[in-house]
Amino acid sequence: MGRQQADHLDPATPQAREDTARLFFALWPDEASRAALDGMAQSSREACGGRAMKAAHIHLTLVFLGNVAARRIPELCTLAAGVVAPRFELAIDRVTFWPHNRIVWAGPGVCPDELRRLVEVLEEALQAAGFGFDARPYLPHITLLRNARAAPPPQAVAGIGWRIADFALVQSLRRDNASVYEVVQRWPLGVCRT
Ligand code: 2AM
Repeated sequence: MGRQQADHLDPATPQAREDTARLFFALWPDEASRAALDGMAQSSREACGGRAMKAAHIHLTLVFLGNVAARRIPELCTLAAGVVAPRFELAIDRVTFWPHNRIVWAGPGVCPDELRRLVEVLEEALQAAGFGFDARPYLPHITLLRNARAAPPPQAVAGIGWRIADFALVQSLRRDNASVYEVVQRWPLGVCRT
């Protein structure tokens, strides 16, 4: 697994509540892709029940960091600014149900090499800088529904193409007893950094 524990604090401690941020790197859709992914969530809900993810929160996690010392956010931004990776097209053509947590999610039937490489580049940079992250084998998934009752029947949900032109650092916050995701910063892909 090779999991690093540096700067991971137990979120139950008062110090963690004051000084840490729950963070992840993600692909964060532009407006057109967001609308298309929300359309997938809505048509999945007709078939599967459950609660659709808020359109504004739809994303694809690249690397989940968990609780990080807030003072290290600038270091994370510098690290992300140094990532060199190409733009690519992501075919979201698979919708699947996880019975253990009742999530219906969408993803690529085949993970493109560019996506796998982007995750690897981020993980290598994070590891070199001593950040902890979830190092389970990468399975790209976009949560569409929570508390769903079943998988959608085949062909119930049309796939989409998502042009990936950037990636983001995102913070997960608790507000009014619900999770809220806020983009900290975005970085373009396909840029030559000299
Ligand atoms: P989920 O939608 O399946 O819950 C913010 O919580 C994002 O990080 C979500 O995409 C969430 O996936 C993902 N996430 C939460 N905990 C995680 C973990 N331990 N490892 C990987 N991803 C995680």
